[in-house]
Amino acid sequence: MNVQRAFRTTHLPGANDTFAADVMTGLAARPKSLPPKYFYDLQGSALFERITELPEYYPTRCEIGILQDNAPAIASMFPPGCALIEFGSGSSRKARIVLSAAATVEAYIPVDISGDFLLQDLAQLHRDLPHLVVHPLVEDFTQKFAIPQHLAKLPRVGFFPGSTIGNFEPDEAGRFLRHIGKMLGAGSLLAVGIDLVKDEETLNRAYNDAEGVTARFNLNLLTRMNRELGADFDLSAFKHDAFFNSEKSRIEMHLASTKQQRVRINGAAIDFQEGETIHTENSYKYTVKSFRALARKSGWSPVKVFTDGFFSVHVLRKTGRG
Ligand code: AVJ
Repeated sequence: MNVQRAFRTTHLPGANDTFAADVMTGLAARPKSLPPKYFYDLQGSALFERITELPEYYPTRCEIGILQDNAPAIASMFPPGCALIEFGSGSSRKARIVLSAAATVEAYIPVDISGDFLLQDLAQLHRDLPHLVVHPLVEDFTQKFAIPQHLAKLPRVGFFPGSTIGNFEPDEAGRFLRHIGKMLGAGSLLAVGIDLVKDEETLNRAYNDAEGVTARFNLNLLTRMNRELGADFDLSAFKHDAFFNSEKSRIEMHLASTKQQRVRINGAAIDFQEGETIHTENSYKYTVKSFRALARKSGWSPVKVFTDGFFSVHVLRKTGRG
């Protein structure tokens, strides 16, 4: 595995331009918003790992349980000699469960925008599964990226766990599923993790943990803008606000200004009213039925779903019509 190369895209000059541009656009919009992909700097990725261990945050635990209980069944659907391509892998903990039960997977290609975190666990994975070619890519997985030439001929299986797709608006999610279909090609499989609609108390608790880790994860966006863009956000003047919007079937996360204030960023002045928020994340929740409908109209047919009632892992096959 070529670790050196994997870092390059994020270290190119100008790689920060998109962050600056997205921040300026998002904070000029009404309501103000920021793309959740920027949560995951080194600090944010570490905080997210801690979220996944919180008693209130059930999705990771449930998904890992589902994968552990069904790894052989999932792996048995993979074509022999395939490449498993993981979108937004973070740590490779979940892929490892599937890969350990899938002896015929030839290559594992984890794709993540946060290079530092991505590489952390791969050396160990390589030691545990020495037959496996591990080729990490530091890329924004929502954009088109090239599959390394020497692996391009292998049959492809996509892996998109974590309900990350919940960050997209439903029609964006559909477009992204279609995009994955184009990248993976005809006949490919996709295993995707989807958090399910459930009682509001459970949902609200999962994003308002008692320890305040989720709040720090949210507020870390301000720290990141201060550090990387020379902004002067006062972290004590913003508070974490997360709630289930049942009409839209999504958790919304916001950073709410506790007072009227002006923030300087990149030479620009951004004004906040008291109570005004930056909308930092949506986390859509689906039913098995509503997700299957979305998959179908985005070029995928449902093959099988594994669920514990809280979370679901769907195996989909790309339909001919694309
Ligand atoms: C990584 C997008 C699935 O929506 O539950 C966790 C991110 N945000 N706590 C989610 C998150 C706040 C997480 N996803």
